[in-house]
Formats: sequence, structure tokens, C-alpha cells
Amino acid sequence: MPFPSDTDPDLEVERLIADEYARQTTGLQLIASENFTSPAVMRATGSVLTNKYSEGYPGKRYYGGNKVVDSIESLAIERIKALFGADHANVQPHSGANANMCAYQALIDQGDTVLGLSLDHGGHLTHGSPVNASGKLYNFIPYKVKPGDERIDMDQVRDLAHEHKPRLIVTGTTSYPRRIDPEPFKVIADEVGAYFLYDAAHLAGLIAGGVYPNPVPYADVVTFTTHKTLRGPRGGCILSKAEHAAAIDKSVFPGWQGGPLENAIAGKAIAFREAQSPQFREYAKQIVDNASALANALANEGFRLVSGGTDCHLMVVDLRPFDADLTGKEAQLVLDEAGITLNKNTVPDDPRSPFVTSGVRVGTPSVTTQGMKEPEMVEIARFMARALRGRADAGELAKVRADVAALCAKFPAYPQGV
Ligand code: DSN
Repeated sequence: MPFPSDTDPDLEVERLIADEYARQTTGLQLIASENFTSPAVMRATGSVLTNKYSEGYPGKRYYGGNKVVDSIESLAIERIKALFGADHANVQPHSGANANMCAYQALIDQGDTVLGLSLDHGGHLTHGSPVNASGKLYNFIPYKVKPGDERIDMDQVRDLAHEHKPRLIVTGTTSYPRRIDPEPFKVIADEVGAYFLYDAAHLAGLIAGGVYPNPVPYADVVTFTTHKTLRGPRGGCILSKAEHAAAIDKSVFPGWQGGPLENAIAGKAIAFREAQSPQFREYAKQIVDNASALANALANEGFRLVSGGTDCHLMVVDLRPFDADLTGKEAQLVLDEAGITLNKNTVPDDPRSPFVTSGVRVGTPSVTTQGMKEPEMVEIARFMARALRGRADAGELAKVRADVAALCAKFPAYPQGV
């Protein structure tokens, strides 16, 4: 049977994809968890691999026809193990949230006590938020950043660990701008006999690029997403010590997922190879250098940086010293109008709700992929300050938008097209 010719009347979806391409490439993409993946990765994710069912693992599938898929998945596994120095890898998680739930199920039982970084202090929904399954299935005890320097309070982590005797300690963040050293977490976990899980979703690319500490030697399990700083396709991954390999695999399939997305796994295999290159190490270093330059430039414009700056790819900007009336919600909307995409974000102990917030989160992975460097970070800070100061003036917002588009035209994300 031929495919119907009217699946996309008037090319409705095609046109919307073109609109999204235009949005991504004519504006500044500053969402810290996003990136531009390579055309090679996109070819893999859009390939015939999307047609194949392959429940199970290489050499142990439930359906036939998986010889090629086995080779692809094995390649992804070997590449990521080599990149991080891991004993074991499972490349099937559909997302970082899935990867975390699979890891919990592999390591602990329902109702067990877990320490995790509080969401409003930089953690993740799956680190025990009461609205997430992690917070419903497990007894999460949150730890926080210190009020003064806004860094993770390791004394509190140790005190809570000794008080609550968790079976698992989780670290890793979505909006924490400072370096996390895995070793002190491992020491505390050992003191109380807990497992240690490191969620490297935001940091995987920086770790692969050698500019951020690698948690693999310390953690029982490391989870991450493949589409953030690692610059691969949308998806998740789990690394573990050999002793947890069987439990992790069982937890992913048949525990939490059915058929793996082998098109995404092929994209992961390509991204893992890209991340082994010397160019990727330069890229990772430039992400951090750019974040530092952008943080300094924003401070010069009158914003306050949570914790005073950044050691990684992101910063959390407290808007209150810049303008006490300006919320994160309004800043996100205004900046979108000016062609600058980022997200509202709570600051530690934010008096405003998570839907309003007093801050925004800003990240440099995407603009660094475009080839922007420190001078452009200063320009970006100026654009942001201009748009927010002139937010009541549609003409000024239009001018900033034109300047943003001109900058992006000098640094095309996809100079050869996609
Ligand atoms: N949505 C991701 C982020 O923006 O950090 C976390 O899941």
C-alpha cells in the first residue's frame, strides 16, 4: 500500500518545523539544558531505525531482525564506557527522568530513605519532589545550599546522612552553577552505608570534555541525558559499577520501559564518538569560559549572580538588584520578544512561587556550538539588559531583536544546513 498523500495537508507540520528552525537560528538559545545537535545525529534519529522493535539487549532480543541494531547499540555502549571509564552502560533510557527512576529501582526499595538536593536549590524533580513519582515512591530528605555562599552545604549533607541513615545519596543538579566534587559525597555515603548516585544530566558534556570532575570512579551509578552539554539526541543513559549491571539492565527493561528507541541510540553512538574528539574538549572548555564571561558581563549590568558566578555552563541570575519589580516570569516573556530564549528560575529561598520566580537561568552550550566566544557574551549581556530596561517600549524590543538576529547571522548553528 502506498503511503497516503494527505498525511500532512498543506505541509502544515513541515511549515511548522521550518518556523521552529527559523526561531532557533535567528534568536539566542540560552536555555542551559538545550543545544544544537549535529546533522549526523539528526540523520540517525530520522532514519529507518525508528521502524524496529528490539526489546532486550544486544544478543538477547525478543524479536528477530536485530543483527544491525545489536551492532549499533553495542557501539553506543562501548563508546560511552570508554568516554567515561565506566564498567557498564545502559543506553536505552528514553530520558533523564526515566534513567533516574530506573536507577532508584535497581538500587533501593519503595519507601527507602534517600538524600537529594532540594529542587528550589538547584536539584531536579526526580530528586524527590513531592509532585514527582520519586517523591511518592521514596522517602526523600532534601539538602540545600548554604544561605551565605549559596554552595551545597556538605556539613548538612553529612548531618542528614547520619541522622536519617539513607540507603541512597543523590547529587546532581539542574540549576546549580558551582562545581560538585563527587569524592566528599562518596565519603559520606560510605560513612552511613548508602549507595551514591550522581545525576550528571547537565554536566555530561563538561565531564566528557575534561573540564568538570568525573563522578564515575566514585558513584555506584551515574545517570545523564544525552542532549544537553553532551550535544547528542534527546535521551538518557546510565553508567554503573559492574556489580549493579544486571539490576540496572533489568530495571530499564522490562522494569520501566518497553522497546528501546534504536534511532535515538544510533544518534547517541554518533554523539559519543563526537565527544571523544579533541574539538569537543575545546568546545567544553569554551562553554565554561563563555559562561564565566557572560556571568561577569551580567554582573556589570547590575544583575546578581547566585553564588557570585559559575564554574560550569550555566548561571542563575537574581533579577531583584537589577529591578525589584521584575519577575523571572516577566523577564522570560520580554526576552522571548527580543529573540532571547531562556527560562525563569527560582533563586535559593525565593519568596516568589516557581511559576513567577525572582530569577532566570542562563546557559552557554548552544551559543558556544555556534562559535560565539567571550566578546559575544558581553554583547549578549547588553542585549538582555537593554531589553529588560526597555521592556515597556515595543520599539526598543524590536531593535534588540534585530541586533540579536544580526549576531546570530554571523554565527550560524548549521552553516551547511541540516
Ligand atoms: N528540563 C531539564 C532542564 O531544563 O534542566 C531538566 O529535566
